Amino acid sequence: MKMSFRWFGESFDTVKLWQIRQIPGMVGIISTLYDTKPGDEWALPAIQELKKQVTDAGLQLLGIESVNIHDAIKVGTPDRDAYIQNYINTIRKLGSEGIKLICYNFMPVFDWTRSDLAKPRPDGSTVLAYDQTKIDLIDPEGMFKQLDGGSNGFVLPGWEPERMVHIRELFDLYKGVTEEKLFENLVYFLKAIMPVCDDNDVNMAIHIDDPCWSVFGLPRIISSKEKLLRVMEAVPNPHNGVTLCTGSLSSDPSNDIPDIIRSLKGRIHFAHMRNTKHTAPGVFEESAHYAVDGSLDMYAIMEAFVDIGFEGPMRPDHGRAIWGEISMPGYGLYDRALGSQYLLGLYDAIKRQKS
Ligand code: DNO
Repeated sequence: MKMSFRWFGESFDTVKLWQIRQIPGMVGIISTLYDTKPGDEWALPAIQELKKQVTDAGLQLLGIESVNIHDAIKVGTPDRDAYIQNYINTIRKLGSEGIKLICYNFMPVFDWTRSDLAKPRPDGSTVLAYDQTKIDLIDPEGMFKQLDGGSNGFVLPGWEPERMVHIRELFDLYKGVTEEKLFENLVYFLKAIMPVCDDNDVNMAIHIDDPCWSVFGLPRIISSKEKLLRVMEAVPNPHNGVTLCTGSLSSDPSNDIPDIIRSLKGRIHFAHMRNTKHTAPGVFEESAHYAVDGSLDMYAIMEAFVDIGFEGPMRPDHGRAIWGEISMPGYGLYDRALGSQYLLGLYDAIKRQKS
């Protein structure tokens, strides 16, 4: 396992690479070209510059999160092949620079959803939270306004304002896109890109839907063991893999995360580690990574990763906002750094027990 940290790039992140470098055990960076739009073909010099910044800081650029998928590909409109070709060209360029992991999601319209970006906890920290009863009271535009207003001035991943001004048109575009259709469009995309992934040894890692159920009536196809295995079996190429995000899977407490990890042996290319606390059906908040602080058995989850011989990048996912830090919600330095140390402690102990 390679402990890594998500970093949004010099112009977008409050956290500096030199700070990340000082976290014990931290070897990798997961980044992106945050100023590209879904559907763009990435420019090689920009990729090279990003890699240079990371390498100069004494870290390795272990993967991209995300190369986002244009809605035409998800909806399956006639222009999708042009966007798929751009994606293929981007994969080739990343592969040529030795960047062998791409995290992406196939959620319609927007990425992850939360009802609250700064819910206070009893210790004075704040966390991202989800309450379905609050979501039921607003529409997608209200949701975007609420998230945008609470983001401390940062653009949130997957909630690009230039896309969100077209939110109604986007919803229209998805009319008639059932779960089955979305699944077919994902398979079409994966089959088209697998040859370039094979040629460049690039792993694709689809992110879990967050939360794991339909929001605003949009279909969800990456939300349970059965659904994940269906995608793995439909395109049975090892480069077609998963970003195993514990927090997203845990939104549905019926997901047995250690079992899902074991069932995906060989197909998990990237791990997002986060703990959540469940208070009622459809209601949860993010907690510290420490198991006792939330509802997840982080030991059993880490043990499953050790048991399948997971060697890919793992990163502490969303942290709480603590010690007065102002950052993009979920992506400050302090709590993710603390989380990484807890995860490394678990990993070392389990590895040693089993050796
Ligand atoms: C949220 C992240 C997601 C994730 C994408 C992957 O904080 O986990 O935005 O990066 O779903 O494409």
